[in-house]
Amino acid sequence: MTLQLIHPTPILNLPWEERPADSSDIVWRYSHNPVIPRRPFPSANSTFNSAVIPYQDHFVGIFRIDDTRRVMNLHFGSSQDGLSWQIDPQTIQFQCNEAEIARFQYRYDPRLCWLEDRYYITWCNGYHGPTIGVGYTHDFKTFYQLENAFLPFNRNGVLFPRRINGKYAMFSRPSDNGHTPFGDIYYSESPDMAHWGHHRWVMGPGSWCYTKVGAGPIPIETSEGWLMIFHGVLTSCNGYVYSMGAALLDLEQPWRVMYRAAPYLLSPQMIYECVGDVPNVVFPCAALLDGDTGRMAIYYGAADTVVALAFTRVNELVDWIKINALP
Ligand code: BMA
Repeated sequence: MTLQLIHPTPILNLPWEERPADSSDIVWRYSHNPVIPRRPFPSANSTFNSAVIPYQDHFVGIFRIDDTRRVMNLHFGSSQDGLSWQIDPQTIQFQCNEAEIARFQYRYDPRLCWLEDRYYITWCNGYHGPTIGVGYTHDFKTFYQLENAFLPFNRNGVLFPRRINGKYAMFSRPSDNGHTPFGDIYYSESPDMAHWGHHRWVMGPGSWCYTKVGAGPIPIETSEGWLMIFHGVLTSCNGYVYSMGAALLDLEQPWRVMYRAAPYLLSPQMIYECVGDVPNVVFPCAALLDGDTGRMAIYYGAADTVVALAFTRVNELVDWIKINALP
């Protein structure tokens, strides 16, 4: 197969390490993980489940930081190399015309998406329970908040990087008010980024994740379909285990799953993934792709405590999903 990327964008300074000689894993970890420590400044308790994107000649990110009061909020950060980050101790202040929507309860698990003319941010937003907050920025200096996409309870709102059939498109995962013991990925469309409908079921729990699934990074458009990396959860006798999986979705009807890999891509195995505030969590929120080489860098939260990095090659990953697909 000759994989084509639909909008290949070079990222010249993408963080990268080759697969270790003794590994045949489809996704391999950065040898100096974690890339972001739990406490980049004194009032931080933990930094995890965060979104990263290339910006001008460097990288920027929206970081989930739970502070030492255990308030969950979003912070801006920047980096020359995607590895060493400067994170603003001040929380992001969103400008919002609607006082009702601007009222802060909590914000967590951001995603970051370049779409048409601006960078959109989606996150899990506290509004009488978790729902999907939506905002945008042009310059990572001024941030604007829009209407919440959905009613509570919902999490893991992930935008597509282009309109589908003329509409904005988003994954989400309807949930409950707690540590939800269920969860399927749904697809929704909007003409204006405010009113969401045309809801379609995408996929539910499967082989290694029989409790729940949720979308992860912004999907990547390839000639073989949308590459979707997601998190999935199994319930062990000792609680939830969060791992990373992958699927290929139809380009114009992304609720149609064409291939879904039966094995996970990465599961919690390293000490920083297995030990932390919430043990056994690998939670991907961003995947950067160098359009010239096909190299991918996946940023994921580990154990709800730190941010880690893993690598793959997009053409190998797409082949692997097809070869290892569920029947
Ligand atoms: C989910 C979210 C994530 C978190 C995960 C594991 O419900 O809260 O932010 O990483 O649980 O605790």
